Amino acid sequence: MKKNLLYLMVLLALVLAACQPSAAAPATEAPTGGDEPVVAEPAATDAEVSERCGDKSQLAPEIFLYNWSEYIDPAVMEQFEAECGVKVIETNFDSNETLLATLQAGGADYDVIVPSDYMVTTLIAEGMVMELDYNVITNIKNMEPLNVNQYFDPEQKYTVPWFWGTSGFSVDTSVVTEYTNSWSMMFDPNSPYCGKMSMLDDPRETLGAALMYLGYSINDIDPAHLEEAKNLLIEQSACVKAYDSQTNDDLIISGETVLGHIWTGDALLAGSADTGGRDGLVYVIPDEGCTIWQDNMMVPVNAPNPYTAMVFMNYTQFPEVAAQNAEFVGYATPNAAAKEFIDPEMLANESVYPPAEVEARLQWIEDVGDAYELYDRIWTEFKAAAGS
Ligand code: N2P
Repeated sequence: MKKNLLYLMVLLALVLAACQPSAAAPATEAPTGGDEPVVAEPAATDAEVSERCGDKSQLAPEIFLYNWSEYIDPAVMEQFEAECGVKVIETNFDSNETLLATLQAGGADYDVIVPSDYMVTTLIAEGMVMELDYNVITNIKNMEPLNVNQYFDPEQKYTVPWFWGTSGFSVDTSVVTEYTNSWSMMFDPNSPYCGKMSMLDDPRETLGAALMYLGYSINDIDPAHLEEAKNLLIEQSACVKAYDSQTNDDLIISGETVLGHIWTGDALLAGSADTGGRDGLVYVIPDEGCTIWQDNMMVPVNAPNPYTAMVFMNYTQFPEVAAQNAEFVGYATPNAAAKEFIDPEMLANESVYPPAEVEARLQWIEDVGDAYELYDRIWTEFKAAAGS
C-alpha cells in the first residue's frame, strides 16, 4: 500500500513538472538592447549556451529572412537549423525600394533584412530598424576595418556587413567580339546588339548608370540632369530586351542577351561553366565608373524574434560559414577572417575585389533625402514610356 502511495506521489510530481513552463520553450525572446526582461528567465545552463547558437533556451523555432535572390547558400540555413534548431524562412525582394515599400506597408514581420548602404540611412532615419546587441554578434570582430563604421552606420550600431560589390555589365564575348570598357556599349542607340541587352530593374542603379554615362554624379538631384538621364533610358529602351535584376544572369547564360547590366557575383557565377554559367562571359567595370555598394543585415523594429535574428547573423559570420557563403554567392566578403578559407583564385579576381585604381572611379549611392520623390517620379515616368 505504501509502495502504491509512493508511485502515486512520483506520478503526481511528474504531471506537475510537465505543466510548468519549460526553460526550453521558445515563447519568450531574450531581451536585447538593454531592455528590462518582461519575465525573469532561469539562468541558462552551459549546455544551453553555445558559442555558435547563443542561449538555446531563448531561441525561437523559426525566423523570417527578407533577402535579395540567390544571396545565401541554402546549406548555411540548413546547417543553422540542424545545429541550433531554428528554421530560417527566406523570401526575396528585387530592389531596396521594394524592401522599403514592403516594410512601410506593415504586415510583414521579418526578423532579418538585407538593405544596401543608402537604404540603411533611410531605414535608420525613419526609425524602422533596431540597434543591435554586439554582445550577441561577437563575430563583428571578424570584419575588415573598411567594411565597418561606414558612412551609413558610422558608429556601427545597426548593421552587420553581408557582401559588397559593383554594378557593371557582362559581355558575351562569343558574340560581342569587339567591345570597350565604356557604358556606350549599353547606351549606343545604333548598337548592333540592339534587342539583346538587359538592364537592372532598379531605380537608383539604372538611373545611376545613365547619370554616370552622362558624366553626372550617381547622387545628382538636379531635375534637369535626371530628366536627361530619363530621356537617355527611354531612347535605350528600344534596345533593351528586359529590365531584370533577378534572372538577368540566366538571360545572358542562355544567349537571350549578350550585354547585361549586372551585379558582380551574378556576373562571376554566370561567367564560368564550373559555377553553372558559361565560359566567355566577361564582367566589365566601365571606365566612366559604376556603383560600389555594400549590403548589410539589419533587424526591423517590429521583428518578432530579435535575439534569434542576432544569433543567426552571428552564425553566418563565423569564418568557415562566411567563406562557404561567399563562394556560393560569388560576391566579395567583408569578413577578413573568412579569407583564409576562400579559394585564392576568387580573392585574386580583380572583378570581385577591384584594385585601388579601379575603386577610385566607383561611386556609392547615397540617400538623397527629399529628392527620393523626384527619383520615384522620374523612374515611374521612364517605366511608363518604356512600356514595362
Ligand atoms: C544578389 C543581389 C545582390 C544585391 N543576387 C546587390 N545589392
